[in-house]
Amino acid sequence: MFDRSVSKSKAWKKLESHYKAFRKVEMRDLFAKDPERAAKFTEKLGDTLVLDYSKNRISEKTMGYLMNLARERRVEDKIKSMFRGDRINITENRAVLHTALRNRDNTPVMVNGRDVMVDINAVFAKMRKFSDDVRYGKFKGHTGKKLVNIVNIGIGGSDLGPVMATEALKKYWLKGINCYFISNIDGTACAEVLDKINPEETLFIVASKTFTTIETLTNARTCRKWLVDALGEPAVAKHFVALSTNTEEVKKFGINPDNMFEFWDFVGGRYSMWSAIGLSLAIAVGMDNFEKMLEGAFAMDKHFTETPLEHNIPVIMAMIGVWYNNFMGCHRYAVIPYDQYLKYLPAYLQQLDMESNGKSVDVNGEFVKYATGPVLFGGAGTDVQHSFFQLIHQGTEMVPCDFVIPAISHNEIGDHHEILLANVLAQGEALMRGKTQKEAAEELKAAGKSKEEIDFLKKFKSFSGNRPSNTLLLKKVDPYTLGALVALYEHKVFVQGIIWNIDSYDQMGVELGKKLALNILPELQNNVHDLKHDSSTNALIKMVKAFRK
Ligand code: G6Q
Repeated sequence: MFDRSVSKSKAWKKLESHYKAFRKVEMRDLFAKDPERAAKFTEKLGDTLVLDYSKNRISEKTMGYLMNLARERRVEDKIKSMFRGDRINITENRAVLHTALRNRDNTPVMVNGRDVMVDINAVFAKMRKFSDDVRYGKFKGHTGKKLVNIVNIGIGGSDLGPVMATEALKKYWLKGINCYFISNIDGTACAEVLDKINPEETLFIVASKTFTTIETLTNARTCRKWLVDALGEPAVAKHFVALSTNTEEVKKFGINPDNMFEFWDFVGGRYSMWSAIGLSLAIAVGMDNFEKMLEGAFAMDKHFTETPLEHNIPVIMAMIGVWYNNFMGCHRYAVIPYDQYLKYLPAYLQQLDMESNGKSVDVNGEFVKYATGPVLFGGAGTDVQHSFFQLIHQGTEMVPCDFVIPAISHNEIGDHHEILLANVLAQGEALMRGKTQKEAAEELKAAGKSKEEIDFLKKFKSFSGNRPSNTLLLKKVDPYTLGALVALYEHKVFVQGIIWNIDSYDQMGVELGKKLALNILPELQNNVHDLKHDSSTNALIKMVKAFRK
């Protein structure tokens, strides 16, 4: 356990006083003074990924103080502790070993005296055989047809990773395969997919770590009934598989454990796309590509564990986030992938970051006295330039951005990609540089505006600038790079959790609403007159029932 006074520590206090001296410094002046600035604040992972973090409100001193804070919080020790399988998820008393899933050199990782690599490799071998058999038509449906519709039924961590990665790697899908994802309990989610597919050609993958999640089990039962109505009960064995840690519940549901792909409680839901939870992806892109993704993540893991903090990409991004969150009072950030295939990355990262670090109690059980996880939002560029970028450029809130951008597109059609690239580079520059009122006035003058018009419009047309961004330049969105990118964000979130002294690996905040829903369900389904909620909830229950009469 760390000492309790995170925000009273020497390194923290130093950053507070540094902020006072630094807060008015303009990035454009820093760039003007130092032609080496970009080079100083750029790091690379092989020829896969580059982080340019020079367009942040930082100096070498800032980074030095931030790294002092990281050292004071014993980040290096904590990294080692996670990778060797210590029970760092203290509220659930669990090891956190999604990293073992991509431990490609197979060094033993011991949990409870057992090398988990043995179990992991056995499941990967089973995934390889099954995904090959489905892809090449050896494992067929009940009526002998090839299974070409892959439907993942899962929610949260059992959905967002596969959805994001499957979309990101669409170019690698086997021809003729279609992937669908059913997550929401809203019947529309099921209906919309079932309308499009033929039961004889469909494989349902029920993805649930606990196999008790009401949304997933309800959706899975609906799909099971739909299949049995069409093909009969014996068809289930050829059309349903399960991804879970809970063999008993899988059996109870009526899926043969032979058709179950296992993972373990040391893999958190939102960190599980590297495990059997990625089966839909493995079928779509093939196990070779799935393993390339693991290799990319492994490369990032090695970088993370072996690189000094000052050059460590996840640590740098984490500490810059801490700088904004805890010293500049900026509790939000945006991730903008400039790549259509990465359009679900912000939704994926939203869970990763906000479920991991949206906490108010520290590992000692004390309420924290400083800000923890920020609000994350985002969307694909250039679309979002035409929506929320107005606020990012001229709003009263500062929103640090991560721009994620591949140099090479999978679809080099005409000059689309150059236009895209020009846009993302322009955004970073515009946010950093801004436009003074003087510059705005000169432009208005050149456009022939009158003095009155210039005086009135120049403030509207000016941009404060000094608005930060990271640029993550990827060579191309391929399996390896995707693995490295996702692992980077996982580690960034982990480091921030260390700084804030919180358990990034539980998610108790999602429980209360679930429990209350179980109380309300029978009240909606039956005649209950004596409702015991607050007056708003009671009235809403009555109004819903009145509408449904
Ligand atoms: C993720 C969370 C949560 C979880 C879902 C689904 O870290 O734990 O999003 O993944 O609630 O849970 P099951 O996989 O158990 O159905």
